[in-house]
Amino acid sequence: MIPIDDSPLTRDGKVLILAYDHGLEHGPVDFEDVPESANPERVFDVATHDAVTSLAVQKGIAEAYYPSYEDDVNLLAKLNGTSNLWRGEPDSAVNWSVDYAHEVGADSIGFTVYGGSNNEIEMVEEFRDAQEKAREYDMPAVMWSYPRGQGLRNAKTPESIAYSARLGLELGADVAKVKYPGSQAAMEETVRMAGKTKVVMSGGSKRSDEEFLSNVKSVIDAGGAGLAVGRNVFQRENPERLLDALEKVIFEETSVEAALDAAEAAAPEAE
Ligand code: FBP
Repeated sequence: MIPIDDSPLTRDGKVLILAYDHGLEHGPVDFEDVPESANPERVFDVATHDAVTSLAVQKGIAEAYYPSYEDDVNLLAKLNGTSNLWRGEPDSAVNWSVDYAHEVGADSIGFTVYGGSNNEIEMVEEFRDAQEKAREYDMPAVMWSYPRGQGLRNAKTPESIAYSARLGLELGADVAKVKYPGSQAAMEETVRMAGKTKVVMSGGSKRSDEEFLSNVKSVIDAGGAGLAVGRNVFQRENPERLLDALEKVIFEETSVEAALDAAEAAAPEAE
């Protein structure tokens, strides 16, 4: 890993990536609750919030929409990804090169590695090429590190998640994006295993404001760097309100209650 605290991916050493590759990874089902969220412009607008350090998108979305937002949004190029139509062993097609992502304006790259998949060897070799090319442009590399595969049992245990964070360090990721391991103590161990690689929590499916912010708070208290979140932001009618609260918890290290009070004062929730 390289020092990334001066890069656009971080603010005061912390990270809040807004992830918006769900149209590829999950399909239109993720946009059903809030139909406007299918429109990338809506999510690019949300990504102009001060709390968001980068927006992670696939190539087609970046090409089509980033030119209108390049002054206001930092771009993370999610280089690989697979649709939910794929029924084979976990794998992820490399959809654009680091050179092209840099040309489009990306400040950092993102790459999924499914440790434990029968395709792990190829994915790790593809990550190697992307990570080394990213170094030439000083672009931080974020690993979506998910233990997942046919031969892998208990992929969601704290031990598997700590191992996935360690893969990030061993393979040269600057940030490892991992699932929440279930408790602050387990997150502390995950962060310890990642060494100098920053650890961010993957958002997961939509939860209440209190539950979600409490998970994020325990990541910060465990020494984690922040969050890479999609559905818990864009599946809300008022994503800016949650981002106001996340800004408090992540960058000001306030309590969940104080963050919710501040968000409510700034944008009262409709009765
Ligand atoms: P969420 O916050 O919505 O979970 O998004 C994070 C993310 O990593 C996305 O970048 C990606 O589309 C999705 O989760 C993949 O999650 P999974 O492979 O577990 O379905």
